[in-house]
Amino acid sequence: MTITITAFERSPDGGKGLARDTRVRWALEEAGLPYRVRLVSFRAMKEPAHLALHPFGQIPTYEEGDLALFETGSIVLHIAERHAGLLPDDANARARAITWMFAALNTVEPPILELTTARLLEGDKPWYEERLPLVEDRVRNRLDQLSGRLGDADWLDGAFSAGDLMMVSVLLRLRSSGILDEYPNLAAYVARGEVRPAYKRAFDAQLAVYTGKPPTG
Ligand code: GTB
Repeated sequence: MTITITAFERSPDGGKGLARDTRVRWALEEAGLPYRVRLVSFRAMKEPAHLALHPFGQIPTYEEGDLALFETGSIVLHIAERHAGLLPDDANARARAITWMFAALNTVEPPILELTTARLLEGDKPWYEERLPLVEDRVRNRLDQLSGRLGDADWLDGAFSAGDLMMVSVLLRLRSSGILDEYPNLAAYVARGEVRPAYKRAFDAQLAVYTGKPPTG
């Protein structure tokens, strides 16, 4: 059955792969699934046809036959549960990998989003310079803990899983802040994710939307 996802017609990140369709593309590439991408404008995302797929008028969405999903976590979990390569077979290891997906989205990403929002939208506020270090320290607090847990392991819990896919995707949003480089093991962890062939294909495909040139690899 054909899988169709949605992505920004023109991503505000200029092709850096930070919009959430990259996570879904990456999961599809890891699972070896072909997919189509429907590009949507900011205006189209708020129109009834798209709102029927995504109640909050956002990307990405996922369509497969008569199934329509939104929320990246749910989409990646759906892919991971039905196809090999993203979740271990052992039931307990599988549960732990899913736990890391939730940890990435619910525990690590919120302070990172707060930092992104502060930098993007609050730079002109009189309290910006005072608040920024507080927001950065909330990010560091989470990274201290994550870095301690990862230690010198390659992945969070044994082999690469959807938990790592989600955690690396979340951490990538920090790169421009420089904070990730304060944690060499986390920077190396992210780099390990980025060199995976499936990530590269996903990244190149989203970049091609931005540049208008088809992926070369
Ligand atoms: N919880 C949802 C999920 O995980 O799927 C959140 C989805 C979401 O935030 N979608 C964003 C969106 O559609 C795109 S990814 N925004 C449009 C809107 O709300 O009107 C977030 C994003 C956007 C831009 C960048 N960037 O330019 O760097 C990075 C990430």
